[in-house]
Amino acid sequence: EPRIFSGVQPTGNLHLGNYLGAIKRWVALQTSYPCIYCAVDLHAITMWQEPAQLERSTREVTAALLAAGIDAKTHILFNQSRVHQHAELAWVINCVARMGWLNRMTQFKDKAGKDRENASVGLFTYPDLMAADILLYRATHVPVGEDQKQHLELTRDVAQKFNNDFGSRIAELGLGVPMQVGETKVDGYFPLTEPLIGGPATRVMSLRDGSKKMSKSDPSDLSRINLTDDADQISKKIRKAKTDPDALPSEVAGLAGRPEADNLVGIYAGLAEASKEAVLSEHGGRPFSDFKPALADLAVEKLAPIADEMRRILADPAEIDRTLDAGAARAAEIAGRTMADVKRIVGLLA
Ligand code: AQP
Repeated sequence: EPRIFSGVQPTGNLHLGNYLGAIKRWVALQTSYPCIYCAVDLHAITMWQEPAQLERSTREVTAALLAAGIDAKTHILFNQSRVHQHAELAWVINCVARMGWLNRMTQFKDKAGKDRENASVGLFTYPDLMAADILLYRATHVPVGEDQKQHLELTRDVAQKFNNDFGSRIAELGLGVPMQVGETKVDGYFPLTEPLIGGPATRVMSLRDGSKKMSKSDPSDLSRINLTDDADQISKKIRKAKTDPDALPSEVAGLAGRPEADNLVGIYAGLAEASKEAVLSEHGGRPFSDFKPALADLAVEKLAPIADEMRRILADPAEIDRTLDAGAARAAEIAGRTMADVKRIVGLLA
């Protein structure tokens, strides 16, 4: 049975990359699937977080998700640390995943930088916790941006190794679900989760540098559009966005080798829910001095209502906490069942 899981770190203001790459699609998926969405605070602390700021950010991210259209009544929305099984399953997964697999993760290399000896162990095992998040709900599909693709592959590797290592035990306990692995049919416990990566804006780049992804931790605020930015800030950031001197091409092929132009066209397409082809057939040939104001108008039209709604929700933090608590209780029902199964499968007396 299809089930969606995805998470976002409460490490600061959400930005347009998070919105187009993930959250906008989370909202759309709600009409077709049962969805579980999570503010992943245990992932956040893999890097230093000021405690009071972490609390604020967790409420802010929750408010942003609710403002963007996540329906916490029909679906499940909570913060990760409230459901202790995430940490528990992550430990079991630490014992399934191999050092060599984690050594290949590019996000660790990017985030740890040169001083790898000083990175937290949590940052290294981050992908195992992410696999636990997903597998705890036996989620079949995970909508994420392009940057998370490698972690999703690791999640599949973990599921496959667990299913293989404990295959006979899973069958003995009658806990397996028939699944196709390549040519063979096996009874596995965990599904082989598929990433849902698609659309014109799966990798939104920095507005200041077309080779870097738009990121919460970029020191330059001009590099990103925050979901909390007002109309003036949005317009200013788009006006100042780096571009090359040429006009927009009329075909998508003409965006090759022009990362900044490609990024702005992708953002327009993501916001307008159109393809890049459609955007270029309307705007191709125009100079950036014409295209940027059109993009700014569109961004303000789409994002300003979210910012307004977010401010309204944030005025009542106790209500946000109640929403998270209710979501966590519902998540824990599923998580508790999975963890009980996993303990039996592995041989941990409960
Ligand atoms: N630039 C991006 N383009 C498209 N999708 C993106 N996502 C993040 N940046 C982009 C997607 O947003 C979801 C939540 O991301 P996250 O906050 O949990 O993790 P992150 O990828 O580490 O985000 P940041 O902004 O880069 O945070 P910092 O700076 O703290 O590392 C994910 O689905 C991600 O793909």
